[in-house]
Amino acid sequence: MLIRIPKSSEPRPSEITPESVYRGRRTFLKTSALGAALLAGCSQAEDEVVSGGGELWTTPVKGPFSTDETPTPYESVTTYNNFYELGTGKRDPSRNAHNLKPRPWSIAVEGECARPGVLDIDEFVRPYALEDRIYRLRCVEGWSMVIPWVGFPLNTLLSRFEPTSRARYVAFQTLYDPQMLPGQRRKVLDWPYVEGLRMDEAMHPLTLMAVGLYGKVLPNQNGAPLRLVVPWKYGFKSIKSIVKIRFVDKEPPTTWNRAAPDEYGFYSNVNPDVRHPRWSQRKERRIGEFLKRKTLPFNGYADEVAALYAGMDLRKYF
Ligand SMILES: Nc1nc2c(c(=O)[nH]1)N[C@H]1C(S)=C(S)[C@@H](COP(=O)(O)O)O[C@H]1N2
Ligand SMILES: [Mo]
Repeated sequence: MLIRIPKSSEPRPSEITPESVYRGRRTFLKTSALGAALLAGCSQAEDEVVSGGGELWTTPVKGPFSTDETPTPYESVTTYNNFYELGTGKRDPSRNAHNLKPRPWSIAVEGECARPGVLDIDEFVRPYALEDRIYRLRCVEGWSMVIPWVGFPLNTLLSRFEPTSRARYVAFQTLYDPQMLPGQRRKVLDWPYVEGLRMDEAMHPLTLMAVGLYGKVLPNQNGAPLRLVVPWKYGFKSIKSIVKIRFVDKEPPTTWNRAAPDEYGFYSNVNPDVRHPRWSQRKERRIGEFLKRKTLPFNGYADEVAALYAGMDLRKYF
C-alpha cells in the first residue's frame, strides 16, 4: 500500500519558494518575446529553453569529494550523451530532449521499508539542501568527462523511507513513456531501463541524486528531473529520469546486464584490469582532449570505496 508521508519536521515546499519558480520561469521563457524568439531560432536554443538550464529553487552549497580537474564544457556535457530512450546517437538525446516533460513528475518508493510512498518531485526534493559536486564520469565505451553536478546524497533520501533489515539492494527504474521517450518505440533495450545498487553502495556518501548541473536545473538529456550519479562505476549505472525506487532483498536485474551478461556485470566498478570482452579498459579519452589518460581503479575514488569490496574477487564480480 502506498501512502503520502511528508514529514512534519520538513519545511513545506511553499515555505521555501513561491509557487514553482522552476515552472514559472519556463512559462515565462515560452510565452515572452524573448522566449518566442529563442523558440523560433535555431534548434540548439530550443533545446536549451525547453530541456533544462533554469534556476534551481535553492542555491547549492559546496559539497565534499569534488575533483579539482577542469570541468568538461557545458556544451559537451549537454550534447554528447547516452540516453537510449532519446536515441542511440550521442547527439540524439539533446535533439529529442524537448519530448520529455520533467513536470509534473512523481516517484514511487516501495519494497522493504517502513514508510513507502508516492511523492511529487517538488515535494520530494525541495526539503534537501543542494550541493555542488564535481565528479569524473567514465563511460564503459572508453570516454570520460568531468561534470559539475548539483544534487544531494542518495542516503539522505533513502533513510527517510526507513528501509528494513531485509533491504539488501536498491532497484531503480526509469520512466516508461514512448511519447516522452520516443526511443522506447524501438526495442533496442528492454524498457524501462532498470539499475541497482547494493545497499551499502547506495548509502555511501559519494552516491548522489543529481537534479542539476553547472549550477542550473538538469537538462532533460542528462536525465531530468532526477538521476543517479555513482562516480566509481561505469556511467550506465547512473540511471536517468527515475520514477521508481524499490528496496529489495535480492540482487535486482539491470538493463545492460540483461542485454549482454558477459559484457556488463552487476557491479560494473571502473576497473582498468578487467577488460570488456571487446576492448581494453586501461585507457580513456577525456572529452575535449587528444591524448588518452590512464583509467584509475574505481575511477580514482578507490580511497573512498575500495573497502566496500574487501575480500571480493573483482574479476568474478565485475
Ligand atoms: N535511463 C537511462 N539512463 C542512462 C542511460 C540510458 O541510456 N538510459 N545511459 C547511461 C550511460 S551509458 C551513461 S555513460 C550516462 C551518461 O550520462 P550523461 O549523458 O548525463 O553524461 O547515463 C547513463 N544513464
Ligand atoms: Mo556509458
